[in-house]
Amino acid sequence: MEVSAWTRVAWVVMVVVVVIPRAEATPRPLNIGGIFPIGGSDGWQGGQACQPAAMLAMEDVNQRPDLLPGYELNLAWNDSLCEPGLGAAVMYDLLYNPPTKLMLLGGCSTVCTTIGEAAKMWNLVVLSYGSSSPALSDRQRFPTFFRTHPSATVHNPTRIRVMQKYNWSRVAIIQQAEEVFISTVEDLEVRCKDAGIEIVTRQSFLTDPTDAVRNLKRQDARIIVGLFYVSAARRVLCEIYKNKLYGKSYVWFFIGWYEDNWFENHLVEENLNCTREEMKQAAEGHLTTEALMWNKDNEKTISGMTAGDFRLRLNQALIDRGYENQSTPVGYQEAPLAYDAIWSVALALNKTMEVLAAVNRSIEEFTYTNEEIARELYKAMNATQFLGVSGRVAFSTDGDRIAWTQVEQMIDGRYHKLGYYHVQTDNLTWFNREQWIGSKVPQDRTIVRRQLRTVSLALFISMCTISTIGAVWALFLLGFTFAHRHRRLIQLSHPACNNITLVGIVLCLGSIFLLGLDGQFVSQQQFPTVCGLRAWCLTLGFTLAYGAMFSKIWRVHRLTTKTKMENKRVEPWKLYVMVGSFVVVDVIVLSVWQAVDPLQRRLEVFPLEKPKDAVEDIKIKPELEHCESKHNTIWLGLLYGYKGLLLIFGLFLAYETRSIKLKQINDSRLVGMSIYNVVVLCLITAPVTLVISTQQDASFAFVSLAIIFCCFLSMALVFVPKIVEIVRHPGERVEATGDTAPSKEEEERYHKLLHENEEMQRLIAEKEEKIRLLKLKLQERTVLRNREQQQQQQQQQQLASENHVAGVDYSTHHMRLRQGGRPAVRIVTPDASSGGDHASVPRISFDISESYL
Ligand code: ABU
Repeated sequence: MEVSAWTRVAWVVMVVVVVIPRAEATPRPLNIGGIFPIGGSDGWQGGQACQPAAMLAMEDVNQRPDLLPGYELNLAWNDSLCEPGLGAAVMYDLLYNPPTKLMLLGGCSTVCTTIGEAAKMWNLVVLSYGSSSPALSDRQRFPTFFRTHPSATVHNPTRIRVMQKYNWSRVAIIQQAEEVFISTVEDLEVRCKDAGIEIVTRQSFLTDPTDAVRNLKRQDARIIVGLFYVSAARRVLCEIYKNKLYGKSYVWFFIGWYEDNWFENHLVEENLNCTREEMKQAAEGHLTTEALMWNKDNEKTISGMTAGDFRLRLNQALIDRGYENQSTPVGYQEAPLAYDAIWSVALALNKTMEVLAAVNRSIEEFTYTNEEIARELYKAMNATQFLGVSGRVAFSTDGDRIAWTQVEQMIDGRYHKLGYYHVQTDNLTWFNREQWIGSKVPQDRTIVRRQLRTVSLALFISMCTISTIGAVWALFLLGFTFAHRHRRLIQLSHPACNNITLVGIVLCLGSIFLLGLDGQFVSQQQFPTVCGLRAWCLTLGFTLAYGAMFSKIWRVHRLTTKTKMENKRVEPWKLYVMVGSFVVVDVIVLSVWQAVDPLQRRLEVFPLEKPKDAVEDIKIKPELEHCESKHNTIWLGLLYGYKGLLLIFGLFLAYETRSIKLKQINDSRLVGMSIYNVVVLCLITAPVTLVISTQQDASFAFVSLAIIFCCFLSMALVFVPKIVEIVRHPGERVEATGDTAPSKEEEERYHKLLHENEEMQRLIAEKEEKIRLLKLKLQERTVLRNREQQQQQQQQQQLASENHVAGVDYSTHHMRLRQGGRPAVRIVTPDASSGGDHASVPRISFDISESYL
């Protein structure tokens, strides 16, 4: 009995001391839901490392007696594949299946955007360990959203700081068309603008980046920020390789949260057309920016571990899950964020429990319609602060994590840390480990060197030399004409006009010098003056030279076409007036042109050219100076039209008078030939120079040679025969009186003779016409008479036959008719005694018998 009584007591004591307290200590579950992207093919599959990290945190949290006392945190989770639709389905599954979830954990921006926006309907706080989308910072849209993952906007100040460090002020952006990247780029654009950095182009693609990368090349982008998920990054990298957008001239900024060897993984599965070696080559030298996700100080964190300790535990957990022989799983970088997210949840729940306990309430009362407890949970999460394995965890008013960022560079296929940046303090810690191909920091653009296309010096000197010789020769001819001005040969060639031609030639040849005066000799300010001088010099030179020849040929034409004697005199003043009129028209047009719309320097810019021997990344931008007014076409049309008419009319006159030789203008045929030459060359040169105006040497050479040819040939045609003649007969002076023209009497006698000659010719023509008419009439008469004779003969024969019967004779009558047959026309040669001036002209007289007619 005693034994059994003692046994019973012992059992009671055991139950009271051991079993009852144990039963009371059994923790009650606090349930949260988790969504992890793991098995998808696109987007961010960071759940692969984040889910094991979260489970490690669950263990640690649940082992902490001071945290959630009496409760155990439970995580119910599922895979979203980083697909928003599936993410939403997983969320509904978690929420509509008991037990009630107090909070939701999420990763991957696209999924969190969906669940973050919907969670408010269930009064649920969502905490994301893997969403970087800046759009999620919108408190209106996502009022209960928090994240341990920093917003992608934290990269932007870092990128800008690095760009400023290397003086890059021209960048391009290429992005995948996802909200996370669109909102990041929007933020980057604003920051670039504030920093004075030009965004040369922004390319976007949905799945295939081929065109977007090609466009970057077209835009000569050198510093390029690329924002995309890792699988899209591989497609872009392959295109980078194909388009040769890598190497010493390019710097790519990629996102830093890809796995270390992301560029050589999954190439076959993703059907990429690039080999690992090619991908490695294209990836070499790129920079990455990333928020610091691992605590960089070796200090103990809230869990009692350092970041290093956590890494060891995580690695072991991953090995346990079979990742041992694979490369680092996706999300390895973010794993501390997932670990700290669980701690944040635990701390927030703990705080809420304390707050609720103070008012005798329990967190277990939470339902999806309980706004009061939801508010407490929100407040607790908002106030959560601790030192985690990812660094100091705290949330801004937008629910964002505040963090350092790090910059890395891929050198020899491995990432090397270049430095850290803290945006709040603008603290850049830089290790100077960056390496650039060719040891030269790439430029943000092709260096464009402006190069003025100028006339080749050798060509300019050659043309100037020839034109100088021509001008000297023209001056010599002026002297020659003056020295031999008393010679009849010179006098009868209208020397004044020849002198004007020579002055015009000197001006035209001088304009060659002005045409070659370009930017290598004159400044931009002086150039318009040179333009004006060119126009004046060439226009007046042409008008004087050609106008003088034209006036001569015009006079020749007048002299040979007018019948009145008075008009056939060569009056020098008329030629001067004609040349003077041409000059006046020129002066008016040129003055109005200069006053209203003066010639200015216009730069024609040509496409960029690659220099032959450039080592640097340089392109040449050729420029060519032109003289142009605003309404250049109108002015040129006016001058060309007026001069063109003169040229064509001159050509016509020269042709009309080609065989005329006048004593008064003895060189008219040579002048005509000279006009042919000028006209043909001008009609060829003007349009050709318009076409080749972009080739300064060809254009200058063509115009110069045309001018030189015209001038030299004109001088040769008009003056060389005179020189030859004078050299042949040096002492011969045809006219030494100093008269410049034949005497008046001589001219009158000459004109009288001409007049008489014309009268004679007219009379001869009249007489010949009369002779022709008379011959015709004679033929008719002859025919008539023959017919009459035949009739008479017939009648006679008839009569004879009748007379033979009656005996009558008609022979007397027949004789009388024949008496009228004397000659009808006589040509009378006048003898000297008949007097008058028609001694040499035969006279024709008509003596026609009346009886004969
Ligand atoms: N660090 C991973 C971010 C993924 C995302 O924002 O979707």
